[in-house]
Amino acid sequence: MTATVSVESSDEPLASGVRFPDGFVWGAATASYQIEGAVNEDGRGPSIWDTFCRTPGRVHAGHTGDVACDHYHRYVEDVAMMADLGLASYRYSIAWPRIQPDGTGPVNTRGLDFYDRLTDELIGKGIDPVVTLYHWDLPQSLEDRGGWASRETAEAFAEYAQIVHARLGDRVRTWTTLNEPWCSAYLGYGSGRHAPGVTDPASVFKAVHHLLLGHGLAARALRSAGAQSVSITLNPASVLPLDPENAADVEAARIVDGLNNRIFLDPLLRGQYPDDMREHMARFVDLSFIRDGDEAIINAPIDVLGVNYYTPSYVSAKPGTPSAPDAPGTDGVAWREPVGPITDIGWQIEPAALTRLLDRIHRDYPGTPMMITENGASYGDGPSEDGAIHDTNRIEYLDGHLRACLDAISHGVDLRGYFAWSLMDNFEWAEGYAKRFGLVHVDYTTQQRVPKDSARWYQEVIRRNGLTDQGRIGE
Ligand code: IFM
Repeated sequence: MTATVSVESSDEPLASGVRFPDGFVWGAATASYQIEGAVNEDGRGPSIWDTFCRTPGRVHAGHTGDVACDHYHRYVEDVAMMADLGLASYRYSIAWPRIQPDGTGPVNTRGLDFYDRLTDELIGKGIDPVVTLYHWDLPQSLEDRGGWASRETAEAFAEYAQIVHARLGDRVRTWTTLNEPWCSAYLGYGSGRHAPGVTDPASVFKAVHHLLLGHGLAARALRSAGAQSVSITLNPASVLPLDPENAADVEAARIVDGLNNRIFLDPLLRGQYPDDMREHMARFVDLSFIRDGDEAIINAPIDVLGVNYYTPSYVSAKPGTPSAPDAPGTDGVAWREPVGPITDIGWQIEPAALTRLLDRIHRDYPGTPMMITENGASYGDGPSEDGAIHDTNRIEYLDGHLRACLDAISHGVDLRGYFAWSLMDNFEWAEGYAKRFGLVHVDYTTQQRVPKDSARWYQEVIRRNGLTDQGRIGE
């Protein structure tokens, strides 16, 4: 907390177009494996990411989450930093291997103790805790028994959810079951780009179903235990045909939209898989793993849908193109290379695509309150000579996407809040520490945290509950 930055902070009234609704929730997000470190402490068991990181060639430069941001030991300092930034809410995830080191069976109370302390620290600083139960760190022993391709994992997840709720439910109001099940299923079991590194299309669709079933079972258990607000976070794709007038491109977009969006949204919010996606899955696997009654369980009522958005997808028909490994059955479909401005992870920047996405969910799944549970940009800026981190590119990204949120709100979308990804630089999965999404810079040698200019800008956005054209850094 050494750098300072001048941010315009007049109290002039904001035009309603740049002001967010009263009660709009402002926060930042992280995930357990990405920040905690302490992988061998207090009885934590191994996760699939511990294993994956130790498999040569899987993660950039052999990086691991062993230490990460050392948040396990520095959470008091980190919560103080959140309070300084004015966060009203903090979205963090619970590491299942800390709670049940074998995935099922005995509970490790020292693991629960950590989240107990963290939650108390947040509440003591006036920050509302928003818990995600699963952000990709599956206990390795569950993977050894089939992972998300097995129904047992869905059942185990509901048990784990109850255990965590029994300890934190008196203080945590908002419970998110899963983060981005698309990534768990398609990257974990399709392309193998993420842990557990499996490449098997049949397992992808079994994983999709068991993740959704796990969500439904956990949602039901949380609700009957008295959880106030239950949610799931998806990363729906903002997918468009490259040429909307071209029927083959439109057909390509239907398949990709089905695999990324409708295969999750339809059972969650309408109670059944879309017919075209049932047919699609059946090309790869016998669907008998979808049992009678499962879709009704998945359709458990949710209070809010978490939406993570970073970049759009444009697809076209291109005969001869092999299927993408993370999208089984997409032979003949081509993804357009990013055009225009991109972030340093290579993702195209298009705020209007966020508005389109929110409008679409609002239109096709009416009555669904939404929350942006992640949005942000990877830029590698480090300290300048003055010690500060002048990440104006990130400010522009965030500003543009917050304006996109306001546009959606003006179209009638029930958008309740926004969580920046991420509070601080952290372990970016297969990219290791090479990509930095943080509002706060982390020096991984010293573990020093320094708020970037974007953190100070965001602080001012929160204070104002809005944006201002004059509110840019240094003006
Ligand atoms: O870092 C991830 C996060 O864990 C899930 N959503 C996307 C982020 C950026 O890749």
